[in-house]
Amino acid sequence: MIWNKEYECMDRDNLRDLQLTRLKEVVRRVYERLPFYGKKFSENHLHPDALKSLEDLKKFPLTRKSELREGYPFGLFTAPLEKIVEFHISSGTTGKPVVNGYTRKDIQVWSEVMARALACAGTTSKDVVHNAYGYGLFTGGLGIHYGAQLIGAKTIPISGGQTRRQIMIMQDFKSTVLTCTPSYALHIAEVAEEIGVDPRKLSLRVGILGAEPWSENMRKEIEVQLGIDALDIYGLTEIIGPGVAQECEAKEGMHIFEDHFLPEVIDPKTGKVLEEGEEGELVLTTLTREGTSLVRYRTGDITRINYQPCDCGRTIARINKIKGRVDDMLIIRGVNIFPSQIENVLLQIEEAEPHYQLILERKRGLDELTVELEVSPNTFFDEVKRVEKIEAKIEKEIEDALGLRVGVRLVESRTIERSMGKAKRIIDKRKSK
Ligand code: DLL
Repeated sequence: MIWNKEYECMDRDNLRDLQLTRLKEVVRRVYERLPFYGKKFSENHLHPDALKSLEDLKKFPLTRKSELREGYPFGLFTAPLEKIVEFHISSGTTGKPVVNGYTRKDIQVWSEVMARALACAGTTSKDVVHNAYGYGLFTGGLGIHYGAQLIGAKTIPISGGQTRRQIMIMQDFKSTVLTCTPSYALHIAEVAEEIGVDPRKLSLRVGILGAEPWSENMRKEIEVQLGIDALDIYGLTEIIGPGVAQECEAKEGMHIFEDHFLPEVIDPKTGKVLEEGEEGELVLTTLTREGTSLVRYRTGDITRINYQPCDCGRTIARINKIKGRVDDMLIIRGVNIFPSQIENVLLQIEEAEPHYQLILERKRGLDELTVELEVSPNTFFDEVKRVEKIEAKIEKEIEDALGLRVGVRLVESRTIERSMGKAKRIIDKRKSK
């Protein structure tokens, strides 16, 4: 289902005209209202008038998260404070959090892009949307909520946690659309089995899962365990929250709502803009935000862009599944690797369960990676030889697939902490030494 054909299936030349008109306004707005942009533009001898085509955007400086932190709490708004009606604040582990302020019109835009995202996954007013993303300062809960309300779907604002109760409600209310992180979706399946409910027999049809990287094999695992189609949704607090991009039923990349968010992919080292199809860091410019407008914001997320029209009829660009964050790339003895690539290999292995953590340690001056992985409950840990054999087999599979030697340690079922939101995949013990 296409929520807004006019914009999602727009002729690309017309779309580019619209983007340029909006872009000119945004560049002027940040230049006039945010001193740090004014300073950055001047340092690069740029004025908003220098932007005459979409290509000219390349000349403008990139924006980093650290610059946004400096504006805490109200310094980044591009609309007067009295027009702001909602705040979302990203947690961030280092430094001050980043604040996003929304005007009433921003909330309308957010509802619109989220309605498009939900419709992209086939959601209609007949659906019961079981929204297990966290409500609060995190954008997941309210973002889905606004979109589901606009569609007129029946929304269950359950938020994360109390998993048994969630399952009871899913049974009683016949929830059809599950919205939560992929790791929480798996946990729901696991708890359902534990309490004797077959998760495949629930009324769920589709999952709209995101907020963390997840591999293709994780998708298959979730689809089999819950008996649903598992679709990817992408977004970030700084730009709007969820609803920047959404996968359709073709499962070949996430459609980015380009009339609101202008994407570029850059080489994270040099900042150079890459060609269609080349892998790099996603950079986004908001085209319609009033409260917090951003020009060329470095998301830190690694992906590729594809401008080819999709079988679903949408003409807007697609971004590939996010491989990981630039900061989460591990460099182990010269091999660059993202956790999602290891996940993809692990989940092909019969004995492996989809619950793992990557432990990074420094031993004798060298970085070492150990994969801690749960195995199916019927693996007997008293058979040391057998456990060692499985560990060696998995180590070999990872080495063959990724050219990386890691240690594998099997752990018993339910040893690795379950997450209601974003899973913690990397435990970095190097910094504490
Ligand atoms: O995670 C917004 C969101 C909520 C997206 C619900 C999807 C669903 P933040 O907490 O600000 O916002 O985190 C944003 O999460 O830069 C990515 O690194 C990561 N991320 C978000 N969606 C995906 C995804 C929300 N589909 C950061 N795949 C982003 C991989 C994702 N990573």
